Amino acid sequence: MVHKLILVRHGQSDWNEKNLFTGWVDVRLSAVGEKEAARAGELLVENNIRPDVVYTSKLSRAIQTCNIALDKADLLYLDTKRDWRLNERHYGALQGKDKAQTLAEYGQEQFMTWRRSFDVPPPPIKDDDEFSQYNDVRYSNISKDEIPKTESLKIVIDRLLPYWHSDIAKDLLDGKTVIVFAHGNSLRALVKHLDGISDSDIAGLNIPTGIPLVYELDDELKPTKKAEYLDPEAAAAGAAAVAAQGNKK
Ligand code: DG2
Repeated sequence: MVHKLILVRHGQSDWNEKNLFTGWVDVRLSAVGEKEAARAGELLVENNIRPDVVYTSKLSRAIQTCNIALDKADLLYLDTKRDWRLNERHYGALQGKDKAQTLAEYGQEQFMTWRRSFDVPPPPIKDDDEFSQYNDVRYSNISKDEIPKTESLKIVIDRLLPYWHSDIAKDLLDGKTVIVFAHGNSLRALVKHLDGISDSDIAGLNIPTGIPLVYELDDELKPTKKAEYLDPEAAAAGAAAVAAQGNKK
């Protein structure tokens, strides 16, 4: 049996547009991001993709993208599960900082180590920082120890994979088509797992905003072929733009 999984990074956020490190800061979609989300819904319809169950992170930009896309596809009724383990990587003390200024201040090597290394987290954020989530009520159902102060991609994989196995994989193996609305780095973590990408090669993988990526998986949840973006040209351009972030003024 083939199991279908669709991954969607949220549309462009206000802070993607302003070129700021975001992580767990709860920013909204930009006007461009809202259009991307609507296009994602149209792409689902055009490709006859009807998910049975929906997953989102706890962050508004992913939830807004989900709502706009499902509205376009007339699928607002679908059962939806939201979980912090799909949240973006916590960007630590970089949250709220300008990417171009950070690049200029620390240089390309340090900047890319923070953005794309596998296991080097940025400096931790202080609990009383205006961009800390330590006292955010939306995480009152998880223990304070679990609320990150910073995360590497490796740490994201460690917190995401248990949820993948307990919930998402289970739904897929039950024969459901699953759609996940999440983030650049939480989806890089999932793609690394699904495609078996090495710790070093994952540095080169960038996920564009708002374009559904479709996986067909076998009974061991291994891809039966290369996953495909529903708009490959826009996806290539979008991924290149993400890779170049920081170089923007
Ligand atoms: C971006 C990813 O996350 O940034 O946290 O700044 O997907 O929630 O917009 P998203 C952020 P990069 O790792 O690509 O710099």
